[in-house]
Amino acid sequence: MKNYPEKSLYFVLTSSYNLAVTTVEIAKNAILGGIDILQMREKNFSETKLIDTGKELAMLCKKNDVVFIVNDSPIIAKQVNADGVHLGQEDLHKFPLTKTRQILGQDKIIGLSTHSMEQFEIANESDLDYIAFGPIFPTKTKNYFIGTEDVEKVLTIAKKPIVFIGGINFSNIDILLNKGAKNIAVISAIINSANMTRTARQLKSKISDGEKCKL
Ligand code: 3NM
Repeated sequence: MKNYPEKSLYFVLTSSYNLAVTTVEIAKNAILGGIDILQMREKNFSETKLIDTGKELAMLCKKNDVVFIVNDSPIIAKQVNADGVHLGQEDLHKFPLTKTRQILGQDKIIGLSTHSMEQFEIANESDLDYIAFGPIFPTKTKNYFIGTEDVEKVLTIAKKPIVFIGGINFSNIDILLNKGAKNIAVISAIINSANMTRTARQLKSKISDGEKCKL
């Protein structure tokens, strides 16, 4: 499987944002809301817990036709039979793209975070299946943001799907959609919502239909 959805709501699952609910429960809520892609981003899990949770999430995603991505490690991604891996810039030291491709093979998805035009332009020429670009808006996870200035430029020169990330929510998603964005990633917009399923559905509806929200 290497098909990246044409339009997608990409949910980055980080259970540390909401300790009241288990990782798998959060995933189920978001899947019910129609997310297209789920990333397991659990930086504080032991390897055993990553593998156990990863296997459970991989099965859940497969059953529901959701693409499952593991953060940081192509080795864990392979062990849990995920659809792919998402790497940060710092992961490239341990897992350069050639090594990552060797581990995962041609059929799996490899995504990379980029935080500037310079990083984006390098990624655009690399063996990647999608590129994340952000943080677009202020977000708790990063201490800076890059704004929307380069969004159109990135979309114009992109040779692969671009996933915008960072501080995106129901109130500001239209700014990106109106600039032509098709793939949007969120953490807190869903995870901090009182009704994760409904929020995911609302975001998904915006991505699918542009300005129109059915709810
Ligand atoms: N990566 P929220 S921004 C995990 O720019 C992550 O690469 C980013 O969370 C990047 O939707 C980010 O709550 C945080 O802002 C996204």
